[in-house]
Amino acid sequence: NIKIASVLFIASLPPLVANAINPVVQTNFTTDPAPMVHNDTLYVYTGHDEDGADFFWMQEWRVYSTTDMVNWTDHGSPLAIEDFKWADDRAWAPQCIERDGKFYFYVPLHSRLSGAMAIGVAVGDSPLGPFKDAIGRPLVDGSWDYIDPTVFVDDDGQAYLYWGNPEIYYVKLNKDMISFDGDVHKVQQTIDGFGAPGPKERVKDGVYKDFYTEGPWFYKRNGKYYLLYAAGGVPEHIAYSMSDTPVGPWKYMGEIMPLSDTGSFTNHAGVVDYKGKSYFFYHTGKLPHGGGFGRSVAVEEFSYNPDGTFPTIMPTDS
Ligand code: FUB
Repeated sequence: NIKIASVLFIASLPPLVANAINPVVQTNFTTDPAPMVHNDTLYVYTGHDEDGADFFWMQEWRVYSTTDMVNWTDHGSPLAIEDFKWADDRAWAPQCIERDGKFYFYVPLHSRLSGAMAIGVAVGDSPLGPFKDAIGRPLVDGSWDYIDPTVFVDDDGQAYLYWGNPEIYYVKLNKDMISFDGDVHKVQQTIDGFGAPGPKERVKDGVYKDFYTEGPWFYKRNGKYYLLYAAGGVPEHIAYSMSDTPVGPWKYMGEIMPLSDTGSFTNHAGVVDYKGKSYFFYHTGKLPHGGGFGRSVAVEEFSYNPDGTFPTIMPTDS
């Protein structure tokens, strides 16, 4: 792996240069990184573990930005549970995307309406918000599977939203990005597509070591579609599948970030190209007093293999 220098600086503090530090953010617990490039700036949208938490009792999302992968600005929290009147808990893994000058911020939350999990969407005029609930109700609701949305707008203008644990679902979003026509599709998981025949056949210590668990990250590069995911149940590592179309069939490609001693039993990937380099974001439990419910975003620079596949990427502290 190529190591990068990355450290957090609060906007009002003078920038310091440090020798490369993961976690990227050292003043808050941050989780489930979702990078987005806009106007030469790299933004990272994150969840926020509470200090001393004994579960993912998360209340807000946060945003950080950089223009050099060294100095990071903390933009605070532009979106929180209370911005969704129909939700009451679990501000889990987000993703924000720009379309036609608007920024759409997809998030999982616990729904008061169904008593289960739901996906909401907020909209804003800038990457930093302010954001408001775009439709005043969930986009999809009513299943404990409904977490971890990932969104992508294809070259033909069709947008896709994938999400789920332990099933994977997708919808084709309408151009407004806040509605969809047609069904919620459940992705057929196969051993060739996701490393296991399906959620019911998941094997922990047997042959199905890379089975889909949660945290999908969906994008396209050089005409190929990628679906990264947290794999293998608890503890999680990161694996991926590829496809020639945005809706499969998927081909299981193996692991990217193997299990290692990160102090977090979850992991969650986000990938972006920025200023000619490729970056793999993930999270660990490595901040002091951190752990499985006190996670921290980290990043590794990497290069794709010539055929577009991923190299193995290991967590680093520097
Ligand atoms: O952060 C809460 C949950 O933990 C996310 O939704 C999962 O992806 C896992 O990281």
